[in-house]
Amino acid sequence: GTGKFFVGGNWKCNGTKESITKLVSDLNSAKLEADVDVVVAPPFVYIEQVKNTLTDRIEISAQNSWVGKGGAFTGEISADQLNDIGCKWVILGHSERRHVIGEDDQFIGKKAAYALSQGLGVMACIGEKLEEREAGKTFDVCYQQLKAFAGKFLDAVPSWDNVVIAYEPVWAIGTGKVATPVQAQEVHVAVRDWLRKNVSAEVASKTRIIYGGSVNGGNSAELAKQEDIDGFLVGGASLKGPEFATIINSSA
Ligand code: G2H
Repeated sequence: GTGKFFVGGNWKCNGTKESITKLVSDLNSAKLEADVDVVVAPPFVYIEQVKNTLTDRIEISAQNSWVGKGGAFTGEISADQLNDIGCKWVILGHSERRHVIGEDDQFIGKKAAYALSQGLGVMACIGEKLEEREAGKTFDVCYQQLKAFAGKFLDAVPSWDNVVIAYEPVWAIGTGKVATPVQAQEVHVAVRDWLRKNVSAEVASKTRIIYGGSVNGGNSAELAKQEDIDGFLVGGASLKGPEFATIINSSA
């Protein structure tokens, strides 16, 4: 890839005030390579704490946002509110939201378009389930999910500069079963080809495509060597400051 390496830490529904204080302090004292964009996504209720204590070398993301402007939507958080508190990114289309909570392509695409229209960066997640991979449908599933994102981006106020695509095969998420560098690279190339054919050569060459699914301090360096892996979205291993720092530095 050609973009700057990008590493996101997705804390999911984990942490307490106390554990987050420790994690932030470990991140603040970690030595991070300069040439990497780093973003962490705490649960909504801890964003303020993290923002007030974390080095501004690391940007903050939300893990979700509402599909449009705020109002009578109990339990939701709008992109406008994320902007208001200085949160720069949002993760959308994560497999846990697709497959555990039941969000569909249409809804996710709309969320992404709205978040982008409000100036947030979007980590747009795609990825196939095990049975889809075994049925030879990996590329089709990813293309379908990309189409739902891109379609909305194109008719909204699209700026691909604020988009990072996260390829996260569902069978590799939280399972300890990481994709091999070859498996990941193959899909990343397919995603880039799709962008070239369906958006533009420029977008294809500059959009960061990051890998997620059981990335850890022991496997990140091999993955990072692949030409089309431009970074990572890290779950479990991002809850440990020193290990997350190792992953951030793995492209050096
Ligand atoms: C995939 C990933 C982070 P983990 O969900 O988005 O989680 O690294 O724990 O597999």
